[in-house]
Amino acid sequence: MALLQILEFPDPRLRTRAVPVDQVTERIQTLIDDMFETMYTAPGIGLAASQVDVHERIIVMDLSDDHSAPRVFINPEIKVIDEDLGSYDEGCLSVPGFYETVQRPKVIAVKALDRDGSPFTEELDGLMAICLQHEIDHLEGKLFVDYLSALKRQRIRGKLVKDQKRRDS
Ligand code: QAP
Ligand code: CO
Repeated sequence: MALLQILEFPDPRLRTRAVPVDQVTERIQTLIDDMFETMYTAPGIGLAASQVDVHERIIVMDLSDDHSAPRVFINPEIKVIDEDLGSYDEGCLSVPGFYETVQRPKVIAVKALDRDGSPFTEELDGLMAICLQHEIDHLEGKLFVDYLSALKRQRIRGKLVKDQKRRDS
């Protein structure tokens, strides 16, 4: 297994729209395993392939405390079940150190492929629904900071660019 490098805002590669996976091959399964290792090491609860500079529609997630609930969503499609919005203080491995309130639909249905390429559909609510919508945004080149005011986004951008310069020097 391998640890992958996570791109950080405002890296322009995070704005790439990911393409569908046409076949779940060994290459895809190895990428999924590496994404889990990278997410668990961070540690985080969700990671989209876009964040590791692979622009294919793949998401990994695990909301458990002990790595006991790994979930894979390939080519996910969601439908909003209830327009009712909920608020949550979201974070992102690509925006380290920042948490801000974002509003999203509370209940969704997802259709996707699993790690074996088998299709499934499921209704999701709570943190699973929030996290999946956040990760699907990554596949579209969208970040949670895009929901904030331009002023807040610019402040976050400034601090992260400064941290990144300190690290490269
Ligand atoms: C996305 O985010 C998410 O700032 C997953 O310094 C998060 O795993 C969706 C993390 C919350 C919905 C709600 C963030 C780790 C992890 C940081 C993550 C950090 C270290 C974020
Ligand atoms: Co994120």
